[in-house]
Amino acid sequence: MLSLKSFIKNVELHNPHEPEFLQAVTEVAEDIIPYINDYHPEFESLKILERIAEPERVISFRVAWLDDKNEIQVNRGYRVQMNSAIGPYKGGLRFAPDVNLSILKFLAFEQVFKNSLTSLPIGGGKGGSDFDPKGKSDNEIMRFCQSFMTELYRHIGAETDVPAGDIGVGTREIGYLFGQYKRIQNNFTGVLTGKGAHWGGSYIRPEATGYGLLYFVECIYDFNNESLEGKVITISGAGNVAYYAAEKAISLGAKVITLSNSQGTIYDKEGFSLEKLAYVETLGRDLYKYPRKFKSATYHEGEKPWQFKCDIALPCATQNELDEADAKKLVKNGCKCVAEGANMPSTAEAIKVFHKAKVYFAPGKAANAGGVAVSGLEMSQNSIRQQWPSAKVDTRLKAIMENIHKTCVRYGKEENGYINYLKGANIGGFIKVANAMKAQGVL
Ligand code: NDP
Ligand code: 2IT
Repeated sequence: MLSLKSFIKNVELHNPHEPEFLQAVTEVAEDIIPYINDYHPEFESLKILERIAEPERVISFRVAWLDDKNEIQVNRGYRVQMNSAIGPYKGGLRFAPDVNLSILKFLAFEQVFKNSLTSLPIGGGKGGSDFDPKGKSDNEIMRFCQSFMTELYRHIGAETDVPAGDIGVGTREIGYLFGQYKRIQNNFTGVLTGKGAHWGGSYIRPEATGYGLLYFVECIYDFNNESLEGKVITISGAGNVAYYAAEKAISLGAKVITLSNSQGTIYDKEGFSLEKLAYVETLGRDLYKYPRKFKSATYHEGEKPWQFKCDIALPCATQNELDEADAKKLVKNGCKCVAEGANMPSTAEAIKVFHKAKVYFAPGKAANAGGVAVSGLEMSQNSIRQQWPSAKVDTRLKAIMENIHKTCVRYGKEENGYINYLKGANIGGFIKVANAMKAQGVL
């Protein structure tokens, strides 16, 4: 019998000082170990879980570049190639000053399960740099991206490892990274996803994570014979995921009352309209300016959105942004559903609060899989040298999210009818990867 305690102790021993990675592995192991012991004892001697928790390859490299004052700057670049059992490594690149190996290993680990859940043939990886894009000029961003790719190019490829965006990496950065890859390799290929729609990108990729999140929330409500019409939603973040989550929520008839960033939160008691949302986009990071134009709103410097009464909370900013105290506030105020647009935004303690209160808690690896799913569809379109219309991509995205919901229900339904989406996503994502690893031998 596999023991959770000794497994975790071993992971801790091999990965000291990596709290985020340990948190992500523990969250999965708590569900997977009882499942292995009950249904797949053969995975124990095959050391499947031990192997899944060990990256296939970790690459770390120097990124030196010239800033606008012609001074040399030095950053660290990474790519964590976590698991290729079901397809080429796939996952985003994050540019943010707090990026370190613990964060990228947790993200790569989550990506393995998420990508498996999409039912597309993609393995898991993640990368990035401690480069801080805030306050940098367009030319500095370009020079950084070119230097970063001048090392990364040798480790990636359309059939090997296909990066994409994440925090601090959007269409602009993907453009500079792609341009440099193409120049070095003399090869126009689908080596990155999230490309512009007119140079190899897929329609709906920018919208996909936020839209997919709302499709998943719709599935949760459909399953309970309810609709999203009139539901009050709090959203954190004001970036790619938060923005398109808000847009889709509004168009489905829900009332979105908050958006935020690392500086503070806008609370609009009348809710954002699509016009108001477009205005938020023009503010960049200066969210505090919003109430000057819209009197129904207040700005809360240094505060998070979880104090406001809502039916549904959608954390869409970053890891561990929603802690136990926040979870208790949400539950006390009657929140019924928490779906993660970000990766691991809820702490382990917060998740326990949600489960205890029977809140529907949809973890990022299920609820935010729409982004990587459309990245997978971008890879397909690149391979056949075609571009599908928006409606076709959107229909496929919706079908993928419905399928993930079905998988979560299948593996996460408890005796009292409560759906433990975390358990469902962990087991549903694990099984395909584990079987592929078994078939491919000891690697
Ligand atoms: P963006 O860079 O577009 O936006 C990030 C947003 O989150 C910004 O509003 C930022 O505020 C806020 N934020 C970042 N760090 C913090 C912090 N430490 N505290 C409070 N707010 C913070 O990134 P994305 O929208 O792409 O990513 C958001 C989350 O979604 C991440 O967890 C990412 O891993 C996840 N995700 C992204 C996918 C994608 O396709 N892009 C797919 C699946 C998941 P500020 O500007 O002040 O830093
Ligand atoms: O966390 C994620 O799933 C992403 N940042 C998207 C990855 C991708 O390859 O599109």
